[in-house]
Amino acid sequence: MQNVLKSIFDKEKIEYFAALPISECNLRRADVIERAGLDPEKVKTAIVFLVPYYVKDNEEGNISLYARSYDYHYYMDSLFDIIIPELKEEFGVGFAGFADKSPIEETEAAAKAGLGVKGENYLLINEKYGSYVFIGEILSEGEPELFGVEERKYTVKECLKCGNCKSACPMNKDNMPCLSFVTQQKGELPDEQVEYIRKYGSAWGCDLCQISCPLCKDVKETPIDFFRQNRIVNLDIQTLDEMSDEEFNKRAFSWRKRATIKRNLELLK
Ligand code: B12
Ligand code: SF4
Ligand code: SF4
Repeated sequence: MQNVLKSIFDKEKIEYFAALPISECNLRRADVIERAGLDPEKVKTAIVFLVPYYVKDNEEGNISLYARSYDYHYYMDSLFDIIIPELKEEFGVGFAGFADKSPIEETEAAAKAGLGVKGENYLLINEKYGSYVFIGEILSEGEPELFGVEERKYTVKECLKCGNCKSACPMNKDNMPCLSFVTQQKGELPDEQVEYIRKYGSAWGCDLCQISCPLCKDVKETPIDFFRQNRIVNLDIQTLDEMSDEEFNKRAFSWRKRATIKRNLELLK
């Protein structure tokens, strides 16, 4: 049955996936499963998969690498719209897809599923794409065996424990919250966080613990067109002001509304 999954994921250029018993996942939000139309008691399996997003452009841009294309949540939603009906048709049991807003701890699940290792930067690091992968999972009422859980087939590159990510991390250097988190905060920021954003020049997100990681050097670019298109490396206020609501709403940085990303851009002037 692994072949069925493989042919479904192959069509979407997704190479890394594996089925994991739900009992091995850290299940945090049963209510999220319920809202997706599945009975949490009946869920047996998480089919965990990786979506690579790296495209080689200027790493110095003020928009974090994960947010340069349109928002990955859109990609995941449209992916689920395609593959979940196919899975239901093939296996005849219930499925529901999640990414980020997920009932399970995703990095841990992906590591247990054998798709990579969890690095000291807290991220899942894959042998081919480094940590530049989003994690998604499809929960199912089917037993893991139905999807070939025994067939773990990927090699992993172990975290070198070299400490580069920690040395590069502004959180460690300045004893502040994660910079990615700070750029997402709404409203007026305390003075020290204003300085923090200025110091590291980020309008949205942070990649320093990834760019510094030896396992993220020479990684492969994503084969998925969605992440190669509509890219913004450096955002400026004029471009933001001229952006239609329709365009803006497709961006990951729209999550906290225009005022938040605009405040960050003002701070970087
Ligand atoms: C909340 C959240 C955040 C928060 C907190 C991050 C965190 N590590 O807890 C913030 C906004 C800071 C964040 C930032 C980022 N995130 Co995020 N995030 C999540 C989310 C929704 C939940 C994570 C969580 O709550 N874990 C719970 C804790 C208990 O799990 P844990 O990692 O085992 O716990 C350790 C850490 O929390 C650490 N820790 C304790 N306090 C803090 C504080 C900070 C700031 C950090 C970084 C770590 C940390 O100590 C714990 C014990 O080891 C997941 C999706 C999901 N549903 O899992 C995405 C997820 C982890 N994020 C993702 C991404 C891409 C990012 C960024 C790279 C985005 C960016 N470029 O700016 C950064 C990377 C920061 C980092 N090095 O972790 C991806 C990671 C993919 C991968 N390859 O692993 C995920 C899986 C989303 C997805 N579906 O792809 N994220
Ligand atoms: S920088 Fe070094 S310690 Fe940090 S995640 Fe990468 S290999 Fe591991
Ligand atoms: S995203 Fe930035 S601030 Fe957050 S853990 Fe990584 S390097 Fe540190």
